[in-house]
Amino acid sequence: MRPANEALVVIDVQNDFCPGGALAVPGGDEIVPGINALMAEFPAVILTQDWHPAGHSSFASSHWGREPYETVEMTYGHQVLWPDHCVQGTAGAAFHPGLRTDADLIIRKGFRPGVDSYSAFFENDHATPTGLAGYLRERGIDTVTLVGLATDFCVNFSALDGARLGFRVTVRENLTRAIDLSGSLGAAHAGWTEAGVVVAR
Ligand code: VGL
Ligand code: ZN
Repeated sequence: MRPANEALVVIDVQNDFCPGGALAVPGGDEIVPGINALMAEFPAVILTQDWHPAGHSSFASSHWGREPYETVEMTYGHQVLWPDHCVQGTAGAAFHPGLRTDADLIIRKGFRPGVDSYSAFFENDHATPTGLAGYLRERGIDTVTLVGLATDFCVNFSALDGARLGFRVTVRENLTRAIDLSGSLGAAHAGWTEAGVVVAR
C-alpha cells in the first residue's frame, strides 16, 4: 500500500467514452482491469464522472448549424463541440460495468448548463472549483496519480490543474486512452513537460 499522502484519481471511465458509447475513445474499455488492480495499491481512490444535463452547451446539438468536433467561442474561451454524451442518469453516463466503484469519493463535473468541465479540479473557465483540491488537502494528500479517459482532454486538464495547484502529479499513461483531435495528444505531452507532470507507464 502506498503512503497516506497519495491518491489515485480515475477520470471518466464511463460507458459513453468506451467502444459503443456516444463519444467512444478507441480502446477505452481496455484500461479497466489495470485500473481496478491499481486501486488496490492506493489508500485513497477518487472517481470522476462526466455528468451533463440534457441540452448541455458543450453538445453540438445545442448550437444551430454546428457539427460535433467543431470548435466555438464561449465566454471562457475555445470549446470543442461534442456529440451528446454522459447525460445525467442515462446508461451512457454510468461507469463501465467492469470498473470497481468502491471509491472514497465520486466527483461529478460538467453539470452547469453553460460551462464545460474537463478537469477534475476546475470548470473550463479555469476558475470555478469542483471541490476536489479542498478534499485532497483536508485529507493531507499532496500526490496524485491520474488514469482514465480521455488522455488528451479530461486527464490532461486534470493533470495541468493539479500541478498548478501544487500537487505532485503522475499520469499513468498506459492506463489512459486518447481522442487525439487535431494534435491534442501531442499538445498534452508538451504541456505536461512544461508543468512538471510525470508520465509513467
Ligand atoms: C471528455 C470530452 C467531453 C473527457 C468529457 O472525459 O475527456 N471529453 N467530455
Ligand atoms: Zn463531457
